Amino acid sequence: MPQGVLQVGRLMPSLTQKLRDDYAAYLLPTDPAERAEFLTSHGSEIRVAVTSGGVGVNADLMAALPNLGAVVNFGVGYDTTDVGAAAARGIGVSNTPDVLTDCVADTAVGLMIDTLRQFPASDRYVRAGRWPVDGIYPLTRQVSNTRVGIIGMGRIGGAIAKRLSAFDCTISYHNRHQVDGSPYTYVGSPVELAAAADVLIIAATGGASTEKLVNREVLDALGADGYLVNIARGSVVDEDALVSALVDGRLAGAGLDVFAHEPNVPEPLLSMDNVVLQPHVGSGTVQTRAAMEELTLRNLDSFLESGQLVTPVPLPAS
Ligand code: 8YV
Repeated sequence: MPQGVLQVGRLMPSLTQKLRDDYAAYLLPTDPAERAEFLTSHGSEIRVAVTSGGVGVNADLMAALPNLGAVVNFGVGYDTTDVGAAAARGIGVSNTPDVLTDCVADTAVGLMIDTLRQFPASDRYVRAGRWPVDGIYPLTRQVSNTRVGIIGMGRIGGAIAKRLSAFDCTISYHNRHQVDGSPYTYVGSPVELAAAADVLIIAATGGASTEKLVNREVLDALGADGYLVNIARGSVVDEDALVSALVDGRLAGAGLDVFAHEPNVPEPLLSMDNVVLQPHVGSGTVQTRAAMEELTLRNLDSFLESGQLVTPVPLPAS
């Protein structure tokens, strides 16, 4: 019996199956003509859209779903959902905070170590049979005791800082506002943060407010001995500026889990041993994805039963 649930975009197979089997959810067609036809015949039945950061629900789709009351987002980042339009229409939005913090912070630290120490490239060196032929692998950069600047000191930024404190790193951060009681040093701008850091880690939310926050000026402040690590959103970095800095040797290296146009990765990065590339796997463990799925379904059930979301995101005043 349909309960007015619509899946928007691809989700984990287990979640897709539950939505279909337990909620008789519709799947929004991707073909434009089929989609238009679906929205005309079923648009007014839909009460909840379930989506993820990959696709989201934009203002046009909200307008085509006149009885939509909630957007339930699988993932902590919801930058692809138009929260301004949601607020204006009285639509609630939920995400999956906390349950993925540890995994994403683990990814940031792993990516930082892999990038500075070039472990993926040294693994390729062994597999290619180069060790007996070319001898010792070139020396790399120490991780412990580095000066780390973190952009975005929310839950994930804090968990990264906590882990890197155990490596005796000096931690500074830039954030929309200074975090009360934080043991780390607040810096007023990304440029100043980068200038005083060996490694700049991006843990900020995506969306218009952080679009290309890490631009050429910031990358130049990080400098030829500096490294960038991004586990947040590709949109936070000016990707063209990043590629040119790496091509020109104006940056020592980068560890990237996210990109501006996923799943496309800029071609020049593919051959660089000082760059580590990951296919957006920050939260990608069995345990964390199961916890994200569980929280997504709790939000869905709660909304269907009571009209309330369990983990709503703050919406802008409309
Ligand atoms: C997910 C993420 O992979 O939570 C987020 O914001 O980027 C990841 O944990 C993504 O949302 C799934 O599409």
